[in-house]
Amino acid sequence: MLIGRPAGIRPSEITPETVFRQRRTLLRAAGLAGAATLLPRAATAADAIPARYRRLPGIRRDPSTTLGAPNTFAEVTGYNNFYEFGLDKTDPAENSGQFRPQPWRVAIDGEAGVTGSFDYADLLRPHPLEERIYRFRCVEAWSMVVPWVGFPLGALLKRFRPTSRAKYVAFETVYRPEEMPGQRSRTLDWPYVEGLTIAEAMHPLTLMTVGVYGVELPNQNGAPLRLIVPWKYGFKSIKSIVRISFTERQPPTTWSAAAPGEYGFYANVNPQVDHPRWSQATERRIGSAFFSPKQPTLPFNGYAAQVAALYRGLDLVRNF
Ligand SMILES: Nc1nc2c(c(=O)[nH]1)N[C@H]1C(S)=C(S)[C@@H](COP(=O)(O)O)O[C@H]1N2
Ligand SMILES: [Mo]
Repeated sequence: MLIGRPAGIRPSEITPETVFRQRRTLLRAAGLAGAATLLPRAATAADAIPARYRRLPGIRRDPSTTLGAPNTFAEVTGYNNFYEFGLDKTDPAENSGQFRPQPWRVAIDGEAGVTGSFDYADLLRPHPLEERIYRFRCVEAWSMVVPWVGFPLGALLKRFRPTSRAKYVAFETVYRPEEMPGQRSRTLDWPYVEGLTIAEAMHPLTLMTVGVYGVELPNQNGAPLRLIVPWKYGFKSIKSIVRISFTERQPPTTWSAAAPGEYGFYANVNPQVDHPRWSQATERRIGSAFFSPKQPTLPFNGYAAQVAALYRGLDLVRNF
């Protein structure tokens, strides 16, 4: 849908965000600006979701996490990082067709009272699904706004009764070179691993994610189970998780092992700490015209009010 361009605005300034704001103003003028009408792009994009993606039942929307108009389903599923399926942003959508996310089991081990191997359905069953619209920030200076579906990771972790020695939580991606062509080359040290402090893992913003746009996760987005840690760079949000371990020591993480000078364990979004090869001070919204102005990057990706307290007393320049 196209909205008429008001006089005085150059075409280069028309981004999806300004279109969204104009429409919201029009709706408000018409007395229609209820919660359901605040997402015109989501509604149109959702109509275009291919029928092969199963709808997830009983999702309730968490309005407190809404941050602007979401990117389209096509953008969220067509521009990805998932090196198990290749290095280019279009590779995951093109090369993940052979991947089988069901059946799926997750191993729970380490410093916890309850450990073992659990079926995906049993991990999900007691947790009501929430839709949360989060800004998702990649390290290469681009961002998206995505309606993820999941539940708080902390609610799941508590079921395994972590001991007082559990200071960190480690995550591991599945290793299936027969289904993941990228794993047949040693581009990274497979399997992909990630980690959080226990406080980060228990933070209510950290989402155990099972869907997007009301449907189960497409393979390229990390089916059937991935993390979303919205105040961190995208590489922390590990996909297709098969193991969760409670550990006493900081666990190794794939990108900081591959390039320790470039990627740290914390990876909190921070406009003041540049990546050695590019600035992190601004970012481009995927889907906005490449010539439209970049936006300033926000500390903690816009979630500072909720998460800055986790890092009180920590030097965030040294601990990048
Ligand atoms: N297992 C695994 N998880 C991963 C990655 C990966 O290559 N392998 N890429 C990360 C990076 S760098 C980003 S930006 C996000 C991208 O998530 P999206 O494709 O759903 O947007 O996934 C993260 N999780
Ligand atoms: Mo990324």
